Amino acid sequence: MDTKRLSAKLEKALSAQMNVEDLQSHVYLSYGIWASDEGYEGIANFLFRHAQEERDHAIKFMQYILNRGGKPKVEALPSPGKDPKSLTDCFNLVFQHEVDNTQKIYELVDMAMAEKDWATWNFLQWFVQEQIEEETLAMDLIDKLKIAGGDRATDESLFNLDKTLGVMPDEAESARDATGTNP
Ligand code: OFO
Repeated sequence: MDTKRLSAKLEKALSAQMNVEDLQSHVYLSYGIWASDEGYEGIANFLFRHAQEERDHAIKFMQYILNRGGKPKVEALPSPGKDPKSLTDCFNLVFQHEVDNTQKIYELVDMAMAEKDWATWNFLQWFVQEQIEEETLAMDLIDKLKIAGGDRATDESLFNLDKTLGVMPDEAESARDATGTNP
């Protein structure tokens, strides 16, 4: 009896996304190593924590495919790419990676909708929400660096920024939780 509850097309696409999330994890790991090497230990800590989150996302895709009777495939990952040229470059790249990944999630949502695979559509909604938060978080990084003076920031403001990001929460606040008294 065939118990698979995913089309071959979606199984392949979800498996590809599992590998994309793992690549995202490597990208954050490589940026964290770059930041640590530059002396930004707080920023490195933030990026390393985020690398772990991306790894968790890969595991969610893996488990979902398995739960639906499919078999995900671990692929060789491409290189995470060159080191950032500066902190501004690093945060801009982080934002762009998140936007690109959001696009990939949207394509999966489209696919699930076209197949009327509502279980997969529902599973993917968690990622739609997560990408909103991750893009917000990346925008926060860009804003904080801009306020600190961007690439012309003084050593003192960079020191403070590094300290702030070292303890920055992993999740951005969601608009769903906003209220009049706590916007
Ligand atoms: Fe996996 O959430 Fe960022 O990309």
